[in-house]
Amino acid sequence: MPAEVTGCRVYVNTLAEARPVVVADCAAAGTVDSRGEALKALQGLLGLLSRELSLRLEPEGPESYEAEPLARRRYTVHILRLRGGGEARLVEARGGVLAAALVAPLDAVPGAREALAGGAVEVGEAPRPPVLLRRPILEPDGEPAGQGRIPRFVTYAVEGLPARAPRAWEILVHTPGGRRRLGQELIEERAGWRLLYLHCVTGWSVGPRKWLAAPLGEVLRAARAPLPGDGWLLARSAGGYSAVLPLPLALEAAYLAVGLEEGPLPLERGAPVRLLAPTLYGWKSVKWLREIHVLESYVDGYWEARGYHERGLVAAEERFKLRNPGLLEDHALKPPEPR
Ligand SMILES: Nc1nc2c(c(=O)[nH]1)N[C@H]1C(S)=C(S)[C@@H](COP(=O)(O)O)O[C@H]1N2
Ligand SMILES: [Mo]
Repeated sequence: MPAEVTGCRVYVNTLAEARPVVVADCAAAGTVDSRGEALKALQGLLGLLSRELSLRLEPEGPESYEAEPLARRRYTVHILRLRGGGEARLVEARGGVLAAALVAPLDAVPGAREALAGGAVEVGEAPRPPVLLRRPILEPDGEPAGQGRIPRFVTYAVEGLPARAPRAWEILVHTPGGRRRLGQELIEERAGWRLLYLHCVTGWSVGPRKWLAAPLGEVLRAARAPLPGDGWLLARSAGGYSAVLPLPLALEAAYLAVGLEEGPLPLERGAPVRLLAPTLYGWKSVKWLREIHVLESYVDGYWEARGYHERGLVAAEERFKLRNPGLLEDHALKPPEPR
């Protein structure tokens, strides 16, 4: 079966980027045999969206092609740049289509806001990420599946490294029930030295390292932040990077880190304060944390809008959004034999 886009969840994301973006997160089925097939599937995505949304975006050539090795699997991300800004993507692993997405700045999509308000495209439920890959949680060397330990951190900063850490700071918390501010003292009083890991989705892990970290749930409760029983937490950095975490998991297993290895948190590790969610892949651990949004429904953060998983559990290898569980039965997607 050639790859086909079967349905999309379309929404305006006003939180994830500096400018609001239109995100279409689509289900795709089938296989792609070649680059040509992948581009046809992308054209299908655009066709479906332009019919429903009257998107007037035309693909800008030449189409780019990007391969990203993730652990021992090779994922290929096919990208079609759009005239007027934004891009359409198809994530493929050894022939199987995993996810299709379109991300475009709102102002590049004439009438998108009205069309969305008018229900032009069926807006689906917030995805409940299923656990799709069943592999041994730990490899023989004690690392989570698909991870290898390295001695030093790799520094990531898609928004660019800040010049310096502010001396005085606080974290702004927005919830449906009101706003709170998390002051430095509130966090530092609850911080203790803990041995924690960081697992980047690209395959490297660093740990255990001693972090001075306060449990996020404890801090939010101390600030009397009104917290629903379910939902999502979007964390945003001072420079606009963002990541989304399931709220219950964030309250139970995420930390606010202010120190590392007996010292203050270094600037490149996220000073003055970073999120640390050791059970989730590293992209959820937002550095230079500035804002927390408690949300009823799901929105993509920076990497989620680029195909990364909504939840990102390390133990279940939730690396990319996987929309086609059936494909995993396909032998092309069977996990590699243990070494
Ligand atoms: N603000 C911000 N936080 C971020 C990132 C980023 O680019 N910007 N990258 C994420 C990714 S992909 C990983 S793996 C970890 C890496 O943390 P490190 O730079 O301390 O090694 O930070 C996460 N937090
Ligand atoms: Mo990462």
